[in-house]
Amino acid sequence: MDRNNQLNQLIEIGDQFSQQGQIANIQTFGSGNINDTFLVSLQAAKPFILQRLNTKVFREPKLVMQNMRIYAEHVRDRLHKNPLDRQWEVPQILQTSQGLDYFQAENGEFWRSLSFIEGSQSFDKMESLEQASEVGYALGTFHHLTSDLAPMRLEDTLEGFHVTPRYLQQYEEVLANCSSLADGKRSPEVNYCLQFVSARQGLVNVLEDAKALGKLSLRTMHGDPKVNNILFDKQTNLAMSVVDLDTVKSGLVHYDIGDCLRSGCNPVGEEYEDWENVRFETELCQGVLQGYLSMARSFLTEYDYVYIYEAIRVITFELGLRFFTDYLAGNIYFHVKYPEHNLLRSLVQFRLVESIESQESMINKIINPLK
Ligand code: ADP
Ligand code: GN1
Ligand code: MG
Repeated sequence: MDRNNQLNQLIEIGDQFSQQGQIANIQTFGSGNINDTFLVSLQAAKPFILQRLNTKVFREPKLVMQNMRIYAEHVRDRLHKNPLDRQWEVPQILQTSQGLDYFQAENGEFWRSLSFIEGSQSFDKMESLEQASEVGYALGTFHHLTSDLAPMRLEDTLEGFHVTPRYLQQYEEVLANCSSLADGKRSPEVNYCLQFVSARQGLVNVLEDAKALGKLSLRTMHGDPKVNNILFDKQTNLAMSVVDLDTVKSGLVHYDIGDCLRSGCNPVGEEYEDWENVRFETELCQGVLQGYLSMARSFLTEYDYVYIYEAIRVITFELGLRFFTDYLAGNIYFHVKYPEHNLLRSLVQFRLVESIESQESMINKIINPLK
């Protein structure tokens, strides 16, 4: 399909949500790995976000929208009763002219629109120490605002998401059916990944075991609080919103804490080609945790602190495993730009795990005084 045709189709879809005026332009936006995101500019009104939900990942997209509405209304009410001492924005779901939270095209595509958080920007990797505590503050604010949103009110929109042993199981299934792994054909990078996973299999149960023993309990989690899902005020550089709400559901806050730290403490980012030089920066870790605890201290238990180190390590391992599995499976889950893209991403995460492990005592020295 040529560009003009594509644009016309996008305009037709955007028109379903653009009750405020004529569309002036639509362009791709952000660098998410799952959905397709566009920024729609209008002739005489504010722009908005248009997204094609990835229905291979989210098989019940209406439930995703149901969760998003419950979340947005809960946080709106909470902020109304107890405002924060800074500007905090929640993306609003825009409705179609039929009054629906989504538009289903004839070809089955599932589309939704959100208000664009004006004056904001996002970053693919952590840029500074000041930003680190803002990233932590953003996750702490998310947990603070949802600490009284009963997780059972939310549907499970992505079964097994962050249940690490299940990713290991999937990996083993993919490996068993992967014909391209015949000995002679394996690259050194693939061998490194295979050995890396095999040496760390015992690690995958740590959070799920703590949950089963009642040491950690289920709460409302974000599920995906990496750096580029946090929006910053362009003028003040303060965090002002957390987006990408598709995985807001019942889970362990440790998945969030671990994910935010694995993303926030790797200043070269997830797509770094010189993967052997990836490092987990403990200074950034201290910044993120300080910012997080400034909002989260009141609802964390003694055990919650005990599992922070393991959470960082296991979530980083889990993401490496997810990327590597997807590479072996033929790149069916994450968006890729070239066939080895997921392999490179897994190498970056595995190298980050090694860096985390080599600094365990330093990381615990940061966590312990913060209790
Ligand atoms: P994906 O699931 O593919 O990651 P996201 O929902 O995270 O999709 O959107 C992709 C990017 O678009 C985000 O990382 C963020 O930078 C930007 N974005 C998403 N929603 C908004 C919004 N409401 N306002 C401003 N920027 C947004
Ligand atoms: C995906 O959609 P995005 O790019 O914000 C993924 C996360 C991963 C992340 C790694 C629903 O997040 O779990 O940590 O890529 N989201 C989903 O970049 O799988
Ligand atoms: Mg995203």
